[in-house]
Amino acid sequence: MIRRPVSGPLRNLDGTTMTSFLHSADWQLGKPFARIADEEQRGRVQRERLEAVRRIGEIARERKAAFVVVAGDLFDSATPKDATISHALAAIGSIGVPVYAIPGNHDHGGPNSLWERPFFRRQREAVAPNFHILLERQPIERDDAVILPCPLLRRHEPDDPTTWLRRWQPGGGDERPRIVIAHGSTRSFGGATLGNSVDGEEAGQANAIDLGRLPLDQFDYIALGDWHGFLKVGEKAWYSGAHEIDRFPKADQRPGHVAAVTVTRGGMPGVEALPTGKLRWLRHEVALGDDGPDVMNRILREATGSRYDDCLVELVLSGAVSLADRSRLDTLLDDWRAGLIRLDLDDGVRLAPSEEEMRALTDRTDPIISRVAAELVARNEAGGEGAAVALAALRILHGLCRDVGGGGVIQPAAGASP
Ligand SMILES: [Mn+2]
Repeated sequence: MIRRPVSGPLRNLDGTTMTSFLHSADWQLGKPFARIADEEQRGRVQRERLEAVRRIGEIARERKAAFVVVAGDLFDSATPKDATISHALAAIGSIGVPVYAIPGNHDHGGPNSLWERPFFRRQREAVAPNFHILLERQPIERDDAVILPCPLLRRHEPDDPTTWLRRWQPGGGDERPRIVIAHGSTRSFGGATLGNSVDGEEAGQANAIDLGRLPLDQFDYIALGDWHGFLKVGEKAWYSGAHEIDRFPKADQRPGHVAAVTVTRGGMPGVEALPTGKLRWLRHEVALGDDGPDVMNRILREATGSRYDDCLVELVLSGAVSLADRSRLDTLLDDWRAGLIRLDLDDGVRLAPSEEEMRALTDRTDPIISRVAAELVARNEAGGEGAAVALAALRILHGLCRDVGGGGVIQPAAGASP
């Protein structure tokens, strides 16, 4: 067990400094989540992003992190509401250790930016004196590290925000690890551009970081933001991803983590992804067949478990069901809609009434129903434009008859005038 000195940074046997810190990014606090229809659920998702900031604080204490770096896009907008700023600063204040952040494209710096608002400055001083927003491209000197910020001072920077580091000259004999913080897209060796394509921004070539042009031996860790999943993009460069997932993920993305990093000057960083996210955004494609909606129910039940109230589900349904199974499916979907934070339904299920269902309607003792049903069955079988309408009408008729049961006559609704 290594003993931490009473004060000052931890040193290796060779005299170099070993520093542990956390790297996060893309909190996008204040994101409206307009596609979540229910106001209460929308508030829940927004609050969970603040709770995830507090969970970063818990991890910082557990891991004895010296500080936290946040690589841009703390806010979803460059003009957040005062309440959003206030709540963000309360959560940042709870982290306890120093937090160093740069503005990203969503919350860029520059003249009259949110970071210069008197409200922000007042509130920072009052509740988050540990918070340092780095608006200049110049080193921050700590005992245990040199932090090299590459803030975005415009939404779309035409020049690589890390350019200044190509010329930066560190002092000789400095054994402190050097940590770069930057926000933008990077070009991977495969040629695909990572970053703001996923950020929902059509930024073109703006905010592009060329890792290949940095003198990499000069730096020990490059903390990146903009890509929402945890991802290594160079031997010393990582995207931490968003701390709390904010969209339905594509395959192999790992949002909802913070990067726990250990660095020494001239060494390779040790990087670990630790979970901070709580919400689950799930995507399922289900084909319905003879088993009806049960298969869908089973899949959703298994995927969400008892914490279905933490889940948002994108559900793609295909296949065909009978009239009875269609109404059972609708009931089940209503139940899921009530329990989930959000159900996004792509309903491609075809209606395929069974022979028995058709006959049960055309053979009703009520002559009006049986005649209407026979006409609808005929129109459905005739195909063409009328078929879909006839099928929809059969579905309604089936629902009505199911409600009255037997072969009886449909009664006027209670309270209807005679
Ligand atoms: Mn961004």
